[in-house]
Amino acid sequence: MTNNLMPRSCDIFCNVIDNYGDIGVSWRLARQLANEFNLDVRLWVDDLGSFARLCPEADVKLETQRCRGVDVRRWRKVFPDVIPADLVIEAFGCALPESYIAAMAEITGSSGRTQPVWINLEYLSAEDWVEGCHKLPSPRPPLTRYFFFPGFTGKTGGLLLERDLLSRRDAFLGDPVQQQAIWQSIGMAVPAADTLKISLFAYENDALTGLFDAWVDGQQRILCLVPEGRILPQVHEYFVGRDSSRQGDFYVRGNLQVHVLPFVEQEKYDELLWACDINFVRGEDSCVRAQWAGKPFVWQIYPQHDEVHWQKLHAFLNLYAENLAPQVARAVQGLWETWNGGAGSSADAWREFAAARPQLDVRAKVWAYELSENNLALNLLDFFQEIGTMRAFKIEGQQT
Ligand code: TRH
Repeated sequence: MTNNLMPRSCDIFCNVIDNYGDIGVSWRLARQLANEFNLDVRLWVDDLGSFARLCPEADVKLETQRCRGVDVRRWRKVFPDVIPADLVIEAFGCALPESYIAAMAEITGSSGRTQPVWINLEYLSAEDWVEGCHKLPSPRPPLTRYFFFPGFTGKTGGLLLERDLLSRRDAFLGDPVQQQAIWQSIGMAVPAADTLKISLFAYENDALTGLFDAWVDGQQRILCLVPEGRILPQVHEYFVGRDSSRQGDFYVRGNLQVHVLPFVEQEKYDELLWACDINFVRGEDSCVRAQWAGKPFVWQIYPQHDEVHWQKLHAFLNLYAENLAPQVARAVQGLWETWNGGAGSSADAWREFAAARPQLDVRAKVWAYELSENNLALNLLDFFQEIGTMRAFKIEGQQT
């Protein structure tokens, strides 16, 4: 008999739409449930190529393999007969296989197991409506699917945060040996203390030229680390034919040095964020990781055709900039808006942002601390228990 207070197994389904956000979140959650809570986790993913970028030891040719404590399965259209797990997570409404839904529906108390708890894990948003939709049921008789919304307030599902992440971060920040190791691993000596270190993970972005111009002509030396990705052609273009030099993956012009990095595995990416003073991030998961880094960051939101991403950006800004002095709040808003295609000069916006750095450093640390109270994986498991208890009451009610 399955103990319905704590799941023993979990199936996570992930359909990779584009980029790395869907698989990034699914893989992170899978590892956490397996390694911190001892669940038997199967991760069903339809694009092993994208998965292997985050987990380089994965073999894209295998149908099934074990990676970091997780059973990773290729999700094919023709779905095999499997026994559904206790906890079933459909990442971002990716639509479970019909045969799997039927198998869930067949499980009843009389078969010795309670029906799985079916969760649709939603995209992250700071908008107000999220609180009202978090945990809402969506009946699909005889099953019920529940919406689970990550978020930034106590009435949402919180954010993915590994148990030891913040202590590992603090150990890293206090340990010159660990810091040296990350610089070495990317083929560099530890940068001079007066160099501002910036990581830049971004989509194509017209504001790049203005930003780089400001960095080239600025007072401070800047080292910018660019992981391989969609902005790379623009980075190359910026330097070509200008008064700049290139050595392998390094470009230098004025006070700006740019180093192009290979895409690193997911855990290593955290260290890169910790090692930098300011992080430019995009989408969803890297944005959350930048928040855990406790450093000022600049967010390029995933653009949507109907422009709803602006509402999401402002909803987050409202929360993040709350309690900041007005000119500091304006500095964050100014750079984030121009970086997302809004009006204004990214060079001017950068200078205001850089001037506000001391206050933003403090804000970033406090923000990470505040958010850490609301842990998504723990909330998910609490919710599993809630559903179990609710079902038990229902059955008891029917019997009396
Ligand atoms: O790749 P993304 O742009 O993903 C996007 C967004 O999540 C968006 O909300 C979603 O709708 C869309 O996909 C389909 O950005 P994101 O979310 O930051 O995911 C990147 C992942 O890649 C994240 O888990 C961090 C990881 N990463 C590495 O592992 N190594 C690296 O070197 C870098 C730069 C990132």
